[in-house]
Amino acid sequence: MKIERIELHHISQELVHPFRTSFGTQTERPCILVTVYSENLAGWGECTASLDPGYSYETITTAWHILSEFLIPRIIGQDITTPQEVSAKLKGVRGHPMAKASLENAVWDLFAKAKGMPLSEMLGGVRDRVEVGVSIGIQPTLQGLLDRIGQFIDKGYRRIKMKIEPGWELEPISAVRQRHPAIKLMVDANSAFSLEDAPLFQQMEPYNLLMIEQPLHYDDIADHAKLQAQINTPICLDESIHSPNHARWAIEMKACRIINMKVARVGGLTNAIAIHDICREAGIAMWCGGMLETGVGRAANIHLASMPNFTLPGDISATERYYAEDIAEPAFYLNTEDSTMTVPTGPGIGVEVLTDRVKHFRVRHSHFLP
Ligand code: OSB
Ligand code: MG
Repeated sequence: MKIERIELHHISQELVHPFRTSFGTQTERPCILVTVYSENLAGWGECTASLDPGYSYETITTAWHILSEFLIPRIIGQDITTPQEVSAKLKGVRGHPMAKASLENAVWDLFAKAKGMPLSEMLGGVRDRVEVGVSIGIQPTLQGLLDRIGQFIDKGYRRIKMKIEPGWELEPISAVRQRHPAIKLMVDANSAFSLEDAPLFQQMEPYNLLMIEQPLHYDDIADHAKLQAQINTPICLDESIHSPNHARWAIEMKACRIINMKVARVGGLTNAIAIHDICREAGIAMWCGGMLETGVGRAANIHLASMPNFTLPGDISATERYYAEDIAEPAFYLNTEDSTMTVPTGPGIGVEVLTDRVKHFRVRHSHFLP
């Protein structure tokens, strides 16, 4: 398919609830939507970089720059025969996985639409519903945390992830576990601790956590291996895994037993598939992470999570948990009977982007021609 034109839309939507992690609080969620056009079809991808370099060094501004000046020029006007070719063409640019993923994923959507098949089918998905949970930010009070978790459990979520940071760990974990003895519970530190905190993680063992996500430095693999050797609770890596090589290194070094797959963090679906296959081969469990995506990114995540090795519930929640009115339809709902979400069955990502809403939320727009 010849890539005839590309559009970038920087949009910004308010979150229905502020989201606080160990690296900061998000009240609005900007993103860049990428549209790739060919043969009267439009493929959509989402760049999940934030306003500030908190989770990742990439920001909306760096992603816009890298997409406009370096990535789009490598693709525009090109005749492409597989979406994987995009990944190969972008290899010459180092880093910037979120920028790359948005462009590559738009091309995946385009190709799936051209074939008239759902993205999940192109990826070799094996389920029509994927298990999901909810990620709960750090709350101002313990009671506030218990109330908030209670609300989501009442809505039907059967896996709860709580964000932790130094000073907000054992006490809230113990309180939540006491209130909900049987719920699948896990914690995510977003790199807020160091290896010296190993005794703290040992004290978490009695709470029967599903896993501890990214306890140590965002670039680290070696110290995570040392920590994993000292605790029975599985470590899950998020921030540290950027490529198939990182996954292989982490597995070889026994730095984790679980991997959180975020397609944006690994530079697109081609790398996501490679990491999926590495983990499957090695017997390492995985699940689909989230970055508070709009309906475009959320849809792609659900398709990805239908692949065979996504055996743990993902951070994919209902649209209403993030946005009052999203830019794509239909909205995503939780299947309350089994805490799952249904994989869309239409062509491509299977949601319709509402261009009027995109325009409404848009703060910057750019158009690229060969
Ligand atoms: O670490 O998993 C994370 C959101 C933004 C940045 C990092 C993370 C998260 C989440 C939210 O945990 C997951 C979601 O999209 O619901
Ligand atoms: Mg995380």
